[in-house]
Amino acid sequence: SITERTYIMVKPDGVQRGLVGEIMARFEKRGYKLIALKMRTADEALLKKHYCDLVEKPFFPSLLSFMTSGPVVSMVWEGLDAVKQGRQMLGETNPLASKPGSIRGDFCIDMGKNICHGSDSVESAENEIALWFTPEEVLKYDQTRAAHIYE
Ligand code: DAT
Ligand code: MG
Repeated sequence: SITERTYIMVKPDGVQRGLVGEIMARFEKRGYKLIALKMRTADEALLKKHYCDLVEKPFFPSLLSFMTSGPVVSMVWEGLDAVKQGRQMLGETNPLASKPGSIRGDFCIDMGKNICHGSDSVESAENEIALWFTPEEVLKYDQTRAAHIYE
C-alpha cells in the first residue's frame, strides 16, 4: 500500500561523513514521502530496544558503542513497498555483498561501519517508528506530487 512506512536512520558514521543529504536525497528522488525527521545521540537503553534481537550476539558491545558514539538522523519514509524498497536502496548488511548503486554499495566498505539502518519488515518498521518517534512527530500531509509518482 502507498501508506506503508519504514524507519530509516543515518548512523553516526554516516553523519560524520556528511552523507545525510545524499541518503535523504535518494529517498526523496525515488518518490517516497518524508513524514518524520529528527537528530539525536541515542543512549544504550534505546539501542537495546532497537536491536533487541541482537543483544546476545558477540558483536553487540561494539555495535552499542559505535551507535552511541555520536548523533544519528532518524526518519520515517512513506510510500509503496517502502520497507522492501528501502532495504534494496540500502543494500546488504555486509557492504561486500552490496551492489554498486545501493547506498552501502556506493559509500562503505566495512560491516561495522555501514552508515545506515532500514527496517526489515512492516512489523519491525512499526515498532521502530514507535520507539524513535512520538505519535505527534509523525506527520500527516498530502504529497502533492503523488499523482505523478503513482498510477
Ligand atoms: P541490518 O543493519 O542490515 O538490518 P542486522 O539488523 O542484522 O543488519 O544487524 C544490525 C547491525 O549490526 C548491522 O548493520 C551491522 C551490525 N552487524 C550485523 N551482523 C554483524 C556481524 N556478523 N559482525 C559485526 N557486525 C554486525
Ligand atoms: Mg536489522
